[in-house]
Amino acid sequence: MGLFDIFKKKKVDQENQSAEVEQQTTPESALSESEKQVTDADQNQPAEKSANVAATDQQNQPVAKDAADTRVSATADHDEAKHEPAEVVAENSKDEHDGDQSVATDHNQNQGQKQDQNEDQHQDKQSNQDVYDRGLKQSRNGFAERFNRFLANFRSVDENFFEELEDTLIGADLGFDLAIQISNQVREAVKVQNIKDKDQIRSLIIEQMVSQYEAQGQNEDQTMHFAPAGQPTVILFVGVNGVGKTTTVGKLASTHKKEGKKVLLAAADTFRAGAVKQLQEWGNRANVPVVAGPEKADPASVVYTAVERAKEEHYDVLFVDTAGRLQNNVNLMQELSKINRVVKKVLPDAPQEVLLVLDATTGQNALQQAKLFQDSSDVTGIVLTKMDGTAKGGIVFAIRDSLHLPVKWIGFGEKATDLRVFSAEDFVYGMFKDLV
Ligand SMILES: Nc1nc2c(ncn2[C@@H]2O[C@H](COP(=O)(O)OP(=O)(O)O)[C@@H](O)[C@H]2O)c(=O)[nH]1
Ligand SMILES: [Mg+2]
Repeated sequence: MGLFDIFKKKKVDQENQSAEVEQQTTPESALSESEKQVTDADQNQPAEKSANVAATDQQNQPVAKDAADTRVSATADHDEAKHEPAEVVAENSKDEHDGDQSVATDHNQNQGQKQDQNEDQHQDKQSNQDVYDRGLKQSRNGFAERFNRFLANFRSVDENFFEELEDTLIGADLGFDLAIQISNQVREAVKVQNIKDKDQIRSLIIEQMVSQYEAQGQNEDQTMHFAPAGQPTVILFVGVNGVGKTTTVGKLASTHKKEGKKVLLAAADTFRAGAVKQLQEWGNRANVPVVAGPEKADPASVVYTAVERAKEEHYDVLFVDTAGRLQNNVNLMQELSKINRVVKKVLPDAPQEVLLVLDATTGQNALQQAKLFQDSSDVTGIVLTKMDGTAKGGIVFAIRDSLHLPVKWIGFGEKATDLRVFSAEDFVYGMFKDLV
């Protein structure tokens, strides 16, 4: 089943569910129906249920299976996790404050922690599709608005129509090349299928966008790679300042720790003041140790220490946070390849992943950054952050079209549970569900 067919099936399932709910009258049956609805909705989440995973998207399989496992162990770990991070924070704040004041601060911080954890637990339970739907709201509405405006002007399929279509797609951040490609495909399909009617055109354009997106992803390896059991996996995070590297490392530390993994962090952004402390805060919160050097330490030496420790103390995974800027880009790229070499010295098969973090709100600019990093470090995938803050989700299409790098994770907010394994199905549905 193609991506567009999966999309349509989801849409029909959702409409059926809404219709069923509307038919309910008595509160008692409404309750059981809404429970049923939750179950049905869950069953439609390919990234979360292994049965569906096996039946649908090959690309997502290993990652998605992992996500399903996570879900089980995360629930099992909750009781344990509830207490640990709060204690760590309490210890820390004792260092910083003294006397009675510290008691009050500790108390407030503990309360805050508990609240955060309750929210996290609530969000852990949210299905991927719910999180995608919420996080893509701006993009969905933004695209629908543009697209409907374009269709409102529709008179006939002429040159003007195709020009306006291209402008609409470029406006949604799909990029120039992809906009032209999609427009040409729509031109072909309109001719072959002799389409004249506005509703058919609407559906056709979305179908072409989805199909084109699917076709271009055929050779992408979307899975996360891990070292064989018993050896540490090393994952480097690269990208310019402010895109969300440290936040992503923190979020992944938190979710992997909850899965029961032994997690270590390396603070290799020694260039920017405050970067180490920011990572240490995430480490404290997730109850995960952070390897850091003195101020302005050589990043590669911090990484070396961290990799050795990961190996000797049998960590499952080491996440390395790197600098987004040095004196200049040449220095930065040299530093990143030095880090890479140092990792390999200790663990020849590592790093298993070099993830480039891109900020979705920067649009086409993100693609320029990507080219810079792609040229000089062996980037294996993308983490696309801040999708919640953009109305131009089309950047996901542009990334696939122009970089041919898989998006592996997607960020919909600042909390640990807002970072999700990327699922093309959930993404496409979250983007276009109001339009077909
Ligand atoms: N809304 C939103 N904010 C994010 C997301 N990811 C990161 N941020 C914010 O982006 C800012 C920069 O993040 P940081 O991790 O310090 O970027 P770095 O310089 O690449 O390490 C912080 O305020 C983060 O909270 C996301 O997915 N959504
Ligand atoms: Mg940072």
